[in-house]
Amino acid sequence: MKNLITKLENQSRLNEEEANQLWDLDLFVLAKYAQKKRFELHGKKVYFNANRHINPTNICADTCKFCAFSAHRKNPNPYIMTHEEIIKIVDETVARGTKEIHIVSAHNKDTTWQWYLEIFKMIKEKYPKIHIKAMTAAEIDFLHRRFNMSYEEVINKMLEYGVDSMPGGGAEIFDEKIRNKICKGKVSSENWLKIHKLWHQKGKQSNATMLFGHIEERKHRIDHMLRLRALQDETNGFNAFIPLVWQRNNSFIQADKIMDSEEILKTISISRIVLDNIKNIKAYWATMGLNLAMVAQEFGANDLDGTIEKESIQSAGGAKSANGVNLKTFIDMIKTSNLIPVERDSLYNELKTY
Ligand code: V47
Repeated sequence: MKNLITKLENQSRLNEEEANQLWDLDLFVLAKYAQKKRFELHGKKVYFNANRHINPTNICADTCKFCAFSAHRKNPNPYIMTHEEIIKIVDETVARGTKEIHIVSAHNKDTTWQWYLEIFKMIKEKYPKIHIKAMTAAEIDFLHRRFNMSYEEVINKMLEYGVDSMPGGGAEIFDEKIRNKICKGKVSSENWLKIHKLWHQKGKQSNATMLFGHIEERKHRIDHMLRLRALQDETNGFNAFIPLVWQRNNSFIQADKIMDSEEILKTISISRIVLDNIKNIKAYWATMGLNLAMVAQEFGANDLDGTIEKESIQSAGGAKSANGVNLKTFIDMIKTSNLIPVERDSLYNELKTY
């Protein structure tokens, strides 16, 4: 333990064994080291953006047990949007000042690859300045399997059709045994990382998520972070790490433990310490609630994600995020916490300090 503290004091990189020892430290000890790094990188700034989530379909060929959004599981309302419906949403949200459209779909085998990708082209042609964050590695893998396209082909089409950056979804938990139990058949961990690597090699950026609080153990979270850290050493293409707290309603997983605030904050602090090469740690308010996401800003996180406007994935699992949040709430909460509200774009360029 003495060696570990010395390494933390010196901000030396931790190996797997040392990273796993972090769980034994008190939350406030972890917070001290996480906050040191957070303040070095971002000072008192808390980032957020004005974004809109669109989930064009919930009909899914994959059968992830943690998911309450997919229609053929417990959600009784299957849907698929037309491109006209999607552009209408984009028109309305752009008029309100939204700068990023975040598009994530289920894996619908009754569509064509054009249905997926022409959404981006349609938006980009009308709104060239809007940032399109779309296509998780799981969707890319699905198009590859369904339409016999290589990852490279799908990625080239994404670039051609106007995708600006990739969201971090589909990572779940990389440990193969756990993955097999919660989302068998979906993109493998190896391929998730391979797809992001290919995307980064095109000079593009992406995010990385981690779904926790289900049947994984703490050591699996560390393993997940270390696999991301290794890829980031190679490519430096990840903008943000986003630990997603699993929302348990309407799922097919029987999990006894419930993530309490301390465990969530420990996970945030540890990710800030272990992921020494990923600049931003996002406390995604939709999965931990606005209040805890604000508290997380004092435990290593520096970002809250965005206004979202309509949230369908986590809210299907019980989160109170269905209607998003307005910018003023972010700003007021951040100021109340004596931190500095900074609206950013999708790639963390600062747009406005309040
Ligand atoms: O991959 C599904 C997760 C992800 C549940 O990149 C659940 O900026 C909690 O990736 N409880 C999709 N999580 C969302 C996503 C995302 C969200 C916000 C920002 C960004 C970004 C990416 O949602 C899936 C899966 O891991 N998920 N069901 C659930 N019940």
